[in-house]
Amino acid sequence: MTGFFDFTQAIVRKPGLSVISGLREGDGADPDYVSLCKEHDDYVAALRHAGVSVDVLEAAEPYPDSVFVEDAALVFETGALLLRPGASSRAGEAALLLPALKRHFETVLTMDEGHVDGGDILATPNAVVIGLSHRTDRKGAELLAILLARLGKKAVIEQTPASILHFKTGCGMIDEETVLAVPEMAGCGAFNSLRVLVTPEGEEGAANVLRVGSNVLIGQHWAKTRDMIERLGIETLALPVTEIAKLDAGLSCMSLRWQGR
Ligand code: CIR
Repeated sequence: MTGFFDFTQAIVRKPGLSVISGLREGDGADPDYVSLCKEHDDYVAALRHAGVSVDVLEAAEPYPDSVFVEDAALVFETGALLLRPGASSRAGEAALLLPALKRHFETVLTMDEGHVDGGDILATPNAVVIGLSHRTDRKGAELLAILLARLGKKAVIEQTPASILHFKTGCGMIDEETVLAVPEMAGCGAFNSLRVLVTPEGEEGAANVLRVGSNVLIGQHWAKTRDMIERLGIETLALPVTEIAKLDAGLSCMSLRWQGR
């Protein structure tokens, strides 16, 4: 039987040189381009290792953050959806993804109002959680809920804590019944029917894990969280994320993943 995380297809985009000017909170250092590319290569290799067929799109220099493809679209086995990213510098990224989505999907729905970043969307076996955030507004969330119903998906809308960029910056699914979450998000109503694992103190940055097949992809330096997950009998694959973390990004951000042909 195919499990919820048994993705077979993914779309990623190579980082352009402009990625070093990507958005970030505060005035942190620029990432190192060569090291960031290596992190991206390792990530693609991990997806392939998990049996995923990866469509690697060319870099898009006018869009520094376009390597984070997750924010501009949603993909399911029933169809794709172009989002409206909330940061003005990222608004054009959805249209940029359209040709690739059309190659893979017969149905590509679009939004004509509001804003939603894919980083605010957590797919669970029971529902698609839409987190309101600085990037995702209520108008966008409500429209998205209607469009998701057309793809056969039930949506629930929740609030992302103000200190957290994207809903999934603070949480990620570990298995079909378990979510890893930072302490601030542990009580989120959408997690009522799930077991919640809370990130250990000092490892809040670990929360953006990505389950692919039987592995949980996790940032390399989060040893305690990794140990906690492995004690549940789930294999982890540790990846370097130091450079992408400088752009407030994590492992889910760099791909669109789905079960398809
Ligand atoms: C941004 O601020 O939009 C990018 N620098 C980081 C996007 C991270 N995406 C994600 O968490 N889904």
